[in-house]
Amino acid sequence: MKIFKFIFVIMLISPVLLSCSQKPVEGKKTDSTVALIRKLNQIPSHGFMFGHHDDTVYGIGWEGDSDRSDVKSVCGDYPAVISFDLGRIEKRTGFNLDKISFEKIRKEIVKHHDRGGIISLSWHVDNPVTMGDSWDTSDSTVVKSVLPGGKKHDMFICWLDIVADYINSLKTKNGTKIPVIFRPWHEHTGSWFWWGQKLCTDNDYKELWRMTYDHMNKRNVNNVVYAYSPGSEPENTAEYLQRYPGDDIVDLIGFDTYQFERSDYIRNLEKSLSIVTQVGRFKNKPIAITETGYEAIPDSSWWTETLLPVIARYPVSYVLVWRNAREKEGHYYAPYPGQQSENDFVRFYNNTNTIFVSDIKKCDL
Ligand code: BMA
Repeated sequence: MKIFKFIFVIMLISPVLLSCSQKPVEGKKTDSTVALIRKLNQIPSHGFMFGHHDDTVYGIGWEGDSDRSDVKSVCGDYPAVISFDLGRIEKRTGFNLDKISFEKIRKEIVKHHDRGGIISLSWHVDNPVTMGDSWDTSDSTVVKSVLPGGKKHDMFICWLDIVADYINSLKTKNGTKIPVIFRPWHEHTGSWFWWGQKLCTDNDYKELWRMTYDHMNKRNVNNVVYAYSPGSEPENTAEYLQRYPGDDIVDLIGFDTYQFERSDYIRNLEKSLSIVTQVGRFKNKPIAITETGYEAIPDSSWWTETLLPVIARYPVSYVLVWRNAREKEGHYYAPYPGQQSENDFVRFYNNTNTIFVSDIKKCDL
């Protein structure tokens, strides 16, 4: 009889014992963030989403016109994904490295979210040692110096606080946090950023990620889908995962690559897509081409003859092309009215595989 009583008591208190040993809730994502990850997983059974950096803030020959977008001017629809950059938010000047105000970015994020679109954020953070930009690789002790015990650690934690506050402040009109894809420390397999391959060790890079993630959690940033986006340097899954910071902190498996020469680009795309497809399947995480493009698109059928046929064969959630700079002549990656790949982009838009913002609503994704 006693033994039955004992089992009964254990059964009663076991949920309490279990919940005490569980991870603290601070790492938990909001429901809409979990839903966004689910959506990214489901997209490939419908096609892939198209994305464009800074799409609604400026374009070729314009800046700041309300609701304008070069992509929309060409095909009548907004991209499904729009990305923005947080670079220089850490300096509290109010403007990012491409001279867009963070207030403007916030407004555009809310608008795109209201359209049913998805937002991604990169962070071209300045060099915390030299105070130069992200591309300042003159000092190879920078990553080490921001890690715990390093001489720039405390300052860098303040920089992370600023990012955390901003991401936490991205809310809908009724106060719900907007989920965003965040891809810090991108293209680290190259050596052009201060966090790049030759500028730190594998462990330092992983620690940088872990510190970023932990600090975001500490500040209750629970509306982020974390994306890992190396460049196309890795030749195989082992190289791709060499600096991978951990399954518990990465939600999306991506890569960045650009076209300079067509056959090299196709080879790189195929190689990297095959790597991320394998890694994504193995880890059960969505995959994406987090940045790509052909500067000035000097090929009138690039969209349907180069990009589309390669992507269509892989379970990609989205492909995002870089910005249409209004201040740097010839630095654009999406067509605008009159650009030579305009008609081909409309064909790309009409292809059943491509998903733009209105398709997200139509497919109820
Ligand atoms: C680069 C270029 C730069 C820009 C940076 C961050 O690829 O477009 O001109 O400052 O991205 O957006």
